[in-house]
This record gives sequence, structure tokens and C-alpha cells, in this order.
Amino acid sequence: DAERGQLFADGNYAMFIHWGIYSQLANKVDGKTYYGIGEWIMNPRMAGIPIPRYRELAKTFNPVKFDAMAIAQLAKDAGMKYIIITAKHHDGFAMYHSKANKFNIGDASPIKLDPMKELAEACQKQGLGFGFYYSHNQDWTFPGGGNGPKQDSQGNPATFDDYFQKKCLPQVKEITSEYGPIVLVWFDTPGNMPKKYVQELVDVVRENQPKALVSGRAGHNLGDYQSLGDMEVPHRNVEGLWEAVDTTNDSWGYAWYDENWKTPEEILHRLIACVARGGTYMLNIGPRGDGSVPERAAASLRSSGDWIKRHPQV
Ligand code: FUL
Repeated sequence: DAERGQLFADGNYAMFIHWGIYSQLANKVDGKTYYGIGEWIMNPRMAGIPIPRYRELAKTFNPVKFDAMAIAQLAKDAGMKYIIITAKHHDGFAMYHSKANKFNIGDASPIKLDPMKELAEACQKQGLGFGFYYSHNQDWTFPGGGNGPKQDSQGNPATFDDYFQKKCLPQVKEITSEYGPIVLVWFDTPGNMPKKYVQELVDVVRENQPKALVSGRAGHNLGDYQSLGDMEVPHRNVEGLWEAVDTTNDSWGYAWYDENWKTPEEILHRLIACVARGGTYMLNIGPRGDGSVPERAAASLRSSGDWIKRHPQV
């Protein structure tokens, strides 16, 4: 659809944000540091945190330093055109006030504001697009979710359909109807999710947000474009409509030790490598648990943004 594809034509540089209750741990559990991508900390591949214990993290999530306007301003200063933020990652915690499921920031955390509402509004004020990442297949805490518990709290077997009807589908309806215009819904890691479910989600997005793009990682070729591998910047031309996703250091979620920040030159190099080959470059920041943005990531984004503003032909 030509109108939908216009997002990439007008805005080939975007901000990605991974932020959740995992950001508080910053890759450290019981004094031990786990090296890897921070949003995976509860997974057995990382610290292997049991579900009841992980759920406790919601109670201490109080992002008093979260400043939606400052984040939108940072994206603007960086020369970016829209922001995509994690509404729900694989851990199943909704970062917006969901009515469909209580494991969300509005009901389970001390802070009663909805940071997603604030960010959506800040983007609108700044003339930036806004959209959501949503983990549609993997849900590690809801019975029946991909790689999640196989039984409900009563010990009855749970199926993927249970998870889909009770949580995934209603939440995708919420994020596509309660946050104003959405430019993109970034579904991720479809795994072996059957096609009919992906189709149903795509239909919801089309119905509620006809102009929004659907990421290639929705699965079954039902997305609008191709998303390359994590942190992959291509060395050759890529056909069609495509996007590269990258991060300012080595993790998506905030990791305390990860100071491997890309310099402004590296950011520009990777951005230009994508844009010049006809792609879109989406670059991630991982705010801390308190909502603040790591200063060195912000500084690199601003100084590469200054260069972009001095070279408008790029
Ligand atoms: C991956 C996810 O598993 C990571 O946690 C991250 O969200 C990345 C952008 O996509 O496949």
C-alpha cells in the first residue's frame, strides 16, 4: 500500500526504545552480572528468574525520572522521524495501562501514570510519529504464551489460544485504539505461531490504524516490509522495503556494565549505510529503570544529529 510505505520514504531514521521492569535489574541479579541482552534477564539463558519473583519487580518499578518530552526532544535533535517503544516484551509486562491484563504498569506498579500516553502525546507535539513494539508470540509469564507456562494457576493445561484470546488480541486492540495515530506496530519473534493468529492481529491493525506499517517479524509474510537481523547493517543492496534495527551499545534493555557506546561517527556510518541502500535505520536506546536515558547515548545521538542538520541533502 503506497500510503503506508510513505512512512519509510519520509522517515528513514527512527528511535527504538526497550524499556521494562527488567531495566531495573540492569543485568544484575543477587549480585551476579549476566552478560547479554538485558530484556532477556528472566529467561533461563540468562538469570532464569522464577515467575513469582519476576512479578515482584513490578512493585518497585517507579520511573520518577521518565520525561516523555525530553525523550521526544532527543529523537528530534537526533534527526529521527518517529519513536517505537516496547508496549510489551517477552516478559509479558505491559508498559501501558492495560484493561485486558493486570500485569501492567498502571495496576501493578506504584506509578499510576501511563508513560505510553505521555510519550504518544510528546511525539505528537514534536511532530514525530509514534508506534509500539509488541511481543505477540512469546509471553513468558502468561499461561499458554510462547515459551511461557504450560498451565494456569489452578494447574489446568493452557494453550496458545488461551493466551491469544485472553491477552494478546485484546492488548493489540488496546495499543492500536487508545494512543492516537500509530505509525507502525513492531511484532517480533513469531516462532511457530500459526498463520491465522498473525492474520487476526494484522487485521486489527488494518482496521484500527489503516496507515500503520506492520513489521516483517509479524510472521508468515504478513508484514509490510522486511526487517533485517538484530543489529545487522547490510554491506550490499537489499531489495524492496526494508529496515535495519540496531542499538547504541550492545544490549537493547539497559545493562549497567555496557559502556560500548557507538560514537557519533559510527552512528552516522551505520545510518548512511542503510539509508543510502534504500532502507530505514531504527536505533535503540535503553532507558534505566528510573526512566532516565544514559547520558552517553544521548550525547552521541545529539552530535550525530547536528551533523545531519548540517548536511540536509543526506
Ligand atoms: C529480538 C528480541 O528477542 C530482542 O529481545 C529484541 O527485542 C530484538 C529487537 O528483537 O529478536
